[in-house]
Amino acid sequence: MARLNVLHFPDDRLRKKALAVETINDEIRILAKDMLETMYDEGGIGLAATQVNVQKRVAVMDLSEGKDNPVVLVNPEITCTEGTREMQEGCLSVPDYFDTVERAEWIRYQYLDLDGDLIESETDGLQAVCIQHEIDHLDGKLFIDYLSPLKRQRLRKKLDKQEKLQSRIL
Ligand code: GNR
Ligand code: NI
Repeated sequence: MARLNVLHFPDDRLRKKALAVETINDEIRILAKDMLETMYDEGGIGLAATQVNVQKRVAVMDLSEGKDNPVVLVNPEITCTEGTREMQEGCLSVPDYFDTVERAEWIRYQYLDLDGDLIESETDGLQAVCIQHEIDHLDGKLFIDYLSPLKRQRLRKKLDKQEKLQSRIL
């Protein structure tokens, strides 16, 4: 098991588009295990391979209270949506920033599990938001891309300030 390094915005590698997994082999199983360990370690409810600099369509999540329900999604896709809703989001790749984003309220989705079986399901609430957030990562998209120009500008200023502070410390 290994804890992986999570890339932070504005790293260009977060913008790469992940490629579909052709075969589910040990490499993918080890990646999924390491991603779960990293997600639990960082206190997230989801993690996409793009965030750990792997360009493969793999995401993990666990929305259970006891953090005992790991789910691995290979080649996840949203096949149908209904409604919209706003929810507060955060991202392990954009530390210490939270903001509301409009997403589909209800989704039907499918993915391959680690046995290669096609799973089809539907969900809403935080799980629906999380799946949309993770698939966005696999397409090189971040939740802050949906913010208004003013909010993005504010976020940039905050990050610039942090960077300057950091370079004074180092
Ligand atoms: O831990 C996370 N919490 C979260 C909260 C609201 C909407 C989406 C998320 S996903 C995020 C972990 C993460 O960055 N996944 O890519
Ligand atoms: Ni994220």
